[in-house]
Amino acid sequence: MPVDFSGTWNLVSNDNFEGYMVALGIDFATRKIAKMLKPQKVIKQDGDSFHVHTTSSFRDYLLEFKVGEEFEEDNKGLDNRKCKSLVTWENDKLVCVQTGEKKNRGWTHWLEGDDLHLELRCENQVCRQVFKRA
Ligand code: YOG
Repeated sequence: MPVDFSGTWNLVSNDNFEGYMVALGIDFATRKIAKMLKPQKVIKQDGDSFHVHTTSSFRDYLLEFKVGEEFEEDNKGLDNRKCKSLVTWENDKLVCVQTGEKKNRGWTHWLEGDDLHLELRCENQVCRQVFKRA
């Protein structure tokens, strides 16, 4: 049985989100609001097909993809830079490479005990987020 990330997840920790946002070029005022947020992730997984909805009181972001199929990502409401994204399995980790203007951009999701982990990378910055089931 492959890993199943499906569920509703609440953010409980968010390490170096500030550094990640600075690397993405997010302006000061937006960062000030964004770092107060406690986003929720609603993940629907059907095998290799994913629907990841990150919601907050400020902005929402919906990502839909199939593992192994490259797609155009617009990052609308985030940094708004377009990139080409590819998500693959690395054992039980879901790894996304976001190729575009920003070097070393991507993220990794995995499950650890009852927690959902997300590492967000951009240039030399790594943000580590942990979510718990709602
Ligand atoms: O997750 O791509 O689960 O897409 C990253 C925010 C803050 C807006 C959130 C809104 C990067 C202002 C999505 C926060 C900072 C700051 C809630 C992370 C950019 C702008 C939407 C992400 C993947 C993997 C799925």
